[in-house]
Amino acid sequence: MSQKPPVAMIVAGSEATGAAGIQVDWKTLHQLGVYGMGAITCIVSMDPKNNWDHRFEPVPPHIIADQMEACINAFEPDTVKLGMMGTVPTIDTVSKALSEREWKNVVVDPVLICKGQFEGPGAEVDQALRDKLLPLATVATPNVFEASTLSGIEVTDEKTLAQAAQRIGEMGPRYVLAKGGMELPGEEAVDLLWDGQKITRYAVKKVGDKRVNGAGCTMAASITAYLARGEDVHEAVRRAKQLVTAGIEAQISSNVPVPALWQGGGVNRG
Ligand code: PXL
Repeated sequence: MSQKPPVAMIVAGSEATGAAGIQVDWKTLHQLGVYGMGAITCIVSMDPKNNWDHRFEPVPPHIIADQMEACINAFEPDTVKLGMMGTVPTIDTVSKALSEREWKNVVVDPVLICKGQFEGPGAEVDQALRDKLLPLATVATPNVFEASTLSGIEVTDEKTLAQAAQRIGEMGPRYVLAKGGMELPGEEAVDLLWDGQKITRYAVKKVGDKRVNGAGCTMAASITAYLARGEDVHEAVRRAKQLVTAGIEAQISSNVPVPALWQGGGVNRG
């Protein structure tokens, strides 16, 4: 028998086309040699009849709790990644289930909206995320929109991105990776990692000038995989960014207007 792989649990939404959400998380874990499992919090189905608008259905809280119970008792994971929650009862349920045991690595991707037209859930959900999930986080991974919303600082450049990361750090996460991505001006896609004391800058040259779907999910899931494999947070971020960059270079198009990142695109299997 081969050696047992590390395991990680995902708690996130399903996006049926596989360009975002838990599908991306599982594909990314698998790509990096980590056994994936998890609980679906909500179901997003894009609507081809209506501009690929995002139809959103929450999963009832007791079913989320049941799924988490199954995973936790089956594999006793010490690494978990949270993606889209969508409602306050979902956040309450997930926070309670996580608080019942010790975790080594908790990656919180504070997904507030999809890149489609789903407007996002509103201020109560933002607040529940701040109060109940960010304090549990080893690493939180907001993008520009999420960093602005959660911190109250309008992020327009690296300076304000760094300020937002620090402000979010005060809400409890041990590390905050604030992702500039395509949203900030300049030649580089810049992510800033705040560790409570200093900012470390991770930058690569932007790949093209168009967005792809799945970069945020893939980044957080890659970090999760590397943490599950025993890397420290800085190394996990550095390697995750390589996988995301390779995945953007290998993007695949479909009839959805925004192309999808391809997790299998890189050479970064090791
Ligand atoms: O990319 C953010 C995201 C996360 N999770 C789900 C999504 C999306 C965006 O579409 O649908 C389930």
